[in-house]
Amino acid sequence: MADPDARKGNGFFAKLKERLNRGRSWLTGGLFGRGIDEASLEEFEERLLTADVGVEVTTWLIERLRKAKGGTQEAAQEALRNALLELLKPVEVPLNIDRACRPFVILVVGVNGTGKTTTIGKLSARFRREGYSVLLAAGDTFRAAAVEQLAEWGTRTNTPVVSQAPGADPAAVVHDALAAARARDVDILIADTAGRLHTASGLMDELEKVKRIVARFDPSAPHEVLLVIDASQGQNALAQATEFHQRLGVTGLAVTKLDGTAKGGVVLAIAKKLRVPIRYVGIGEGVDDLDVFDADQFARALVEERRA
Ligand SMILES: Nc1nc2c(ncn2[C@@H]2O[C@H](COP(=O)(O)OP(=O)(O)OP(=O)(O)O)[C@@H](O)[C@H]2O)c(=O)[nH]1
Ligand SMILES: [Mg+2]
Repeated sequence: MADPDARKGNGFFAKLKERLNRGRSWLTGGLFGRGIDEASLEEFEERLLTADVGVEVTTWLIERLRKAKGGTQEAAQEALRNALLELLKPVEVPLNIDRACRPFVILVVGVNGTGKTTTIGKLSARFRREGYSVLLAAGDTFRAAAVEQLAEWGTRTNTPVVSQAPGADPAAVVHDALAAARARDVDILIADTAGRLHTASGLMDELEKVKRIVARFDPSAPHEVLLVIDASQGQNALAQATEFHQRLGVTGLAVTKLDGTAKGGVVLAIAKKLRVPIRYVGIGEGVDDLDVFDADQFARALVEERRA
């Protein structure tokens, strides 16, 4: 294999790096060849701003690099990796499944098409691999196809799905699923919900209702409100996250479509502004294209490294 990271058996890291960059590092590739000077800082700033990193994080990163001005290319890469790590480490908080919570309830929310149902499928596969029993609740009763889509993931990952007819009350579906999960002593219940714009207040009310029903069943639940955001929506993804967080108290994020045009800039913006744990990153449509967010991996995937 050509890629040393793939050779090291670090398959996900190799894929992440390749899909974020599509070639050389978009962030530092071909940059700082003459060391850290004003011209390279300007080019660097341009790259950050066009990658949806946002003004605040861009300014902060430039300041950090300016402190190392006059340094070599390697010094620039090192300073940058350290700065990114400082930014990302606080949001690297993996989701811990507490086996005492029976079931451990994960409520999955987000704007239309961000990848909620796909992420649930990938998560089921992952949890099943780790030895947990899982039940899925088809809380998206808005589209008939949504129930089918979740059922397909259920079949693929050998996970049962609780659903009702399209148009049913999502809170009732989730309530049924909770009862079934408890009766079957299932470890993890993951509830899908219909996508909605963060500005659609009626739909946000509906989600709050689902959350209330869950809490009535078990006051400690939901144990995770997982917001799925699409990295390719850039700064708008940040606005969505802020709104969902205010309404529902988001406890974790899954950032999807990092294999798209996004380059992961929004991850940096989220880390600095929202400070909600990033639990998972999605880099494709396949069942293995999801992994736990790893700050060090992410920083190294963005910054060009000298190969030994
Ligand atoms: N490239 C890429 N595509 C993804 C990723 N995650 C999901 N998708 C695709 O995005 C599309 C929408 O995914 P869904 O899982 O249906 O999204 P959703 O949030 O459930 O959508 P609604 O239920 O309509 O709100 C599908 O075609 C997925 O295959 C990812 O990480 N990368
Ligand atoms: Mg869906």
